[in-house]
Amino acid sequence: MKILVYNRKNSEVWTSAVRKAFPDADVRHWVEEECHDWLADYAVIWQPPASFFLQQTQLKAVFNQGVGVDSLVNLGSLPVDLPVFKLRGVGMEEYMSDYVTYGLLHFYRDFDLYRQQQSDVLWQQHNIDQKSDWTVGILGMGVIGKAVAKAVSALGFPVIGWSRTEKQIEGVESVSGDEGLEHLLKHSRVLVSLLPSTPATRKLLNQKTLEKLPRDSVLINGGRGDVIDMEALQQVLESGHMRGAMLDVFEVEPLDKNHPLWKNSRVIITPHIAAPTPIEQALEQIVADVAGIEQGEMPPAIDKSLGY
Ligand code: OXD
Repeated sequence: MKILVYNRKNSEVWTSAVRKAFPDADVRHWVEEECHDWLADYAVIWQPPASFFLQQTQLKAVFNQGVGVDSLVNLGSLPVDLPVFKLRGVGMEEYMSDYVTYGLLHFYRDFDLYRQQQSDVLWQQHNIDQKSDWTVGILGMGVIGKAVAKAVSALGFPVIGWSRTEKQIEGVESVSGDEGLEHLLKHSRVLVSLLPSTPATRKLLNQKTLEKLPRDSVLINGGRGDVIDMEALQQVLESGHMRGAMLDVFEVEPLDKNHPLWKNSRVIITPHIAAPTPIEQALEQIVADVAGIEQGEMPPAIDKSLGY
């Protein structure tokens, strides 16, 4: 079995981990010039260039090294009939739950205000709100969204989850469609976006939708950056309609050094670290999926028309 690995930033680590996970396979790191005559059966990749698929025409399946598959689906060269598998959790759901919990507690317990007060050398106590007044609305209820919903609900916050098809999760109000989104926006003190980047989600959070949130609400984005219209976000923060934001993902990464949000004290910016891929766990899933495919059992592939 021949397996190609590609990851622009972390190729060595991934290649040696794939070698270890598939000891009987011939595993190589993809270098375009060196692989013209070396066509692989499987690829374990992250953000390859379009030429990857133009060259690698014998692939049986592709494994994405993350959850979001936008960088593959948006490549014009990805063959329509080539099965693509994304990571289905593998521990990233726990990382994301921690990230969202941190952001939620930061604003709920007024740490944003205390941080500001410290720089103003001000000793002032704020009352603690009822958790029931801090509904958390989660956009995107895949494996990660569900785990975040459960974690936040276990802390005692009401949770509304929005997804394409409604889900049954204990303690979570599940909604879908335009009406469901309206309902969620109207009631969410904390809006958490875990949405993938697809034609249906791009700029979904714009002036019109963000203004539907209650006054003083906050936004946490751990999904994809282009779901948010950043100018609209800046406006609702400046107008005082929204209280703050914690953002891990951006349409263009790294976020431009001159972007005004870097200097906005009401915004926490993190460099796409909310839920990194735990490589060993990811490879356990990939090894099991390859074994399934080799035995004629297809694991659940992404739906390219939906983009996830
Ligand atoms: C992912 C990511 O999609 O880390 O897994 O962004």
